[in-house]
Amino acid sequence: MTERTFSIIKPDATRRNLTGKVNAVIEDAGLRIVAQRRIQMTEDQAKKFYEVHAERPFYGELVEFMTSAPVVVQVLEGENAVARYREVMGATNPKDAAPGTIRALYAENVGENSVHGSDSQENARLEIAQFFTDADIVG
Ligand code: RTP
Ligand code: MG
Repeated sequence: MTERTFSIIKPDATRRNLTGKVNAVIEDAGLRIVAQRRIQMTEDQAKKFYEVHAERPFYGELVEFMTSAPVVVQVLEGENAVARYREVMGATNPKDAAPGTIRALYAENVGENSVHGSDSQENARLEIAQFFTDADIVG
């Protein structure tokens, strides 16, 4: 089934000028970038986005990291896009990420791990709505 997921190219990747290389992996995997914008996340945006992790010990560090440089927010479309993109990203910790995945190729460590991808269709809808309107998405 064709569906959409939400992606963020994180500050460690934009800082190293890796946006194009990450996008190449996404597109080679058959996912289509149907919306994309480079933004500087505010502290409020980052806190809201990662609210589910508010009680975790790494929350403060994560919010600081996500606001430390520009990010690229994206909507990806394709067959089973949510699960497919999680596969393409690789495990959260790059040490555990399968060869060829974005995190195996580019992530620096478990925190600075180059990309975010939604973990369910429901979260994909909520996350897309946090950053894009319907008019921004051109499928
Ligand atoms: P994401 O939400 O960014 O797509 O990553 P994920 O599902 O693979 O991992 P998740 O458990 O949701 O964690 C969210 C992000 O928090 C940072 N993190 N740091 N220092 C740590 O131990 C630690 N653990 C997680 C990472 O940036 C992770 O992607
Ligand atoms: Mg997650």
